[in-house]
This record gives sequence, structure tokens and C-alpha cells, in this order.
Amino acid sequence: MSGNFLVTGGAGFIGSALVRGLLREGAGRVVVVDNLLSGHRRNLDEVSGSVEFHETDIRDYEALRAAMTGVETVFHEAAIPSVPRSIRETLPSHDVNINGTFNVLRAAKDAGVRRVVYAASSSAYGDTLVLPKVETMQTSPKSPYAAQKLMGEYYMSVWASCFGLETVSLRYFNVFGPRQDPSSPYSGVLSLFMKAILDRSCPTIFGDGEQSRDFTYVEDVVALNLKAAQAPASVSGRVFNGGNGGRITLNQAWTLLQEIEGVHIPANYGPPREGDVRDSQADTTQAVEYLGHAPQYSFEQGMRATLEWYRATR
Ligand code: UD2
Repeated sequence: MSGNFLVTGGAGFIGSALVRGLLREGAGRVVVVDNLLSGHRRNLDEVSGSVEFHETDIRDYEALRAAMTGVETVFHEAAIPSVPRSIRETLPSHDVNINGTFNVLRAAKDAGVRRVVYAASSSAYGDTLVLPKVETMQTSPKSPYAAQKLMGEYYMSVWASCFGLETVSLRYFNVFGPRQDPSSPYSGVLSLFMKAILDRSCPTIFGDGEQSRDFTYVEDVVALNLKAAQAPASVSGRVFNGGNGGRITLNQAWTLLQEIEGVHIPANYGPPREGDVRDSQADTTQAVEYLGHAPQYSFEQGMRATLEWYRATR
């Protein structure tokens, strides 16, 4: 894959996987922009000699514009994620997820970038009457985070129609895998489950554990991003589900980990979490048809690979 690429949030969990994916595919130049708020330099240790690292906040227009010089494709992964965090700390998530995304688009246009591929979120759907969730469904965000990510999609398509910047939004569905940081209460649930099973401690499940997610292995999301970067210009301005198409409950996920480890550790159950979506599952038809999406990892394969990574890096 030739060309010059920039990854915002490139020292984060998904961003750093994307950076490694780009280098594996032979990318010419890979620029990383990250403010190291939740990203870590260690995530790029294996590739540090091959990337150009800018410790930059996406709210800094001038620095972003300079970093984008000569770049053809931007992957915009930087964000303050987490539904509960966006409810408890409204200002930082608004500022980074909305104003930061605006800056990325403004800088990309001014720098003559060809395409921006955006990390959108399945949270935009909220609770739908029907599963799986299709891109044509009415969106119904239930949290500030979901609304911010949806706003980002609107900005992507408007930058495509008004300014001729090519954009593709990928709605991620609960991505998991190596390097997902389990150290915050706002961390993704599977990273917390991985830490708990290896510590032989009880995880806390919010609600009855029967809520479900289309947990998607990070390498499948990386592959989809690379396809979105290379898809014909006719996809510009559009939104695609970036899920795997399956649906797993939290109780099933915790049971699987206990089976793999051969232990019996009942979970603690707490009250349901504010802003939570009950069920989530992607219809992948459009991503398959227009982007060539082809997920390779079953949930169990992804879980086993991830667990081995956490075990090896403890
Ligand atoms: C949302 C988006 C996801 C991504 C993510 C970024 C949906 C369906 N998905 O993920 O695509 O954008 O936000 O943050 O909106 N939980 C527990 N115990 C814990 C932690 C979480 O039971 O210790 C539950 C939580 O209440 C929820 C589920 O696990 O029902 C998943 O939570 P999460 O924070 O991992 O991700 P989620 O679904 O908010």
C-alpha cells in the first residue's frame, strides 16, 4: 500500500494496530499524531523507527496542519471514548470528539489530504427495535459520546459534499484485542474481563449481563480501514458498519473466559449503567458490498489471541 498516511490517536489501542497494519502493507510514510492522554509510546515500540511521531493534541490546528503536509490519507482514531465518561465529564469529551474532529477536517482540507477515514461508533444507533442494525436505520444516541460520534459522521459527509474532501465513516462495534488498556474504570469491558480472569478476581457486570455486543477483533477493524482507504471515490461521504455481524452477551463472554482458563469465578452484578445500549449487532451487507469487508476472526479466536497477549505482557 503505497502513499503517505497519518493516524490520529496512533499511539492508542486501535490507532497503533492500524499503524502496524499500514507498515505491514508497505506504507511509504506513516505519521502518528497523539497527545498521549490515553495512548502510550510503548504501543509503538516495535515500529518506532518507522513512524514519524508528533506529540500533538488534535485541538491544535497549526500543529495538525503541519503534521499533515504531504499526507494523502488520514485515519482519524483520536477520541475520548466511553459512554459513562461522557456523562460524568461532559466538557473534555465534547471538546476532543467534536472540536477536535472539526480541526482534523479543517487541517486535512487545508493540507490537500485526499481522504479521511473516521472512527465512528455503533453507539449512534441507540436502542433499535430490530437487530441487526443497518446504516439506513434512524439514529438515536443515548449519551453525549454517542451524539458526538454521530456529529463527527455528519461533519465527514459535509466536508465531502462542500469541500471535495473524500471521507468514509466506519461505525465500530465494540473493538477488542491486544493493547486495549484495562487500567481505567472506563476501559472496554473485555479488557477488564481479561485482567480479572488472569488475576483470578471477579469482574463487575452492570445489569443482568444479558446485554449483547458485536465484539469485533481489532485486526478485522484494521483490515477494514485499509480497504476503506483504497475504495473507489464513489464511497465518499458514506457511513458503514464496521462490525463482525455476531452478538455475544456479557455472561457468555465471561463464561468463555472461565472455560478457557478452567476456573470458576462468579461475577459480581451491579446496577445497569446509565446511557447503555441494550443490544448491538452489525448488519455488514453494505461494508461487504462496497468496501470488501471480510472479518477473519470468530469471537473465540479473537478472545484466545487477546488473552494470550495479556498473559505474555503481564
Ligand atoms: C460503546 C460503543 C462502542 C464504542 C465504545 C467506545 C455501543 C453499543 N458500543 O461501547 O462501539 O464506540 O462505546 O467507548 O454503544 N460493562 C460491565 N462491566 C464493566 C464495564 C462495562 O458490565 O466493568 C458493560 C457496560 O455496562 C456495557 C458493556 O459492558 O453494557 C460494554 O461496555 P463498554 O464500556 O465496553 O462498551 P460500550 O458498549 O459502552
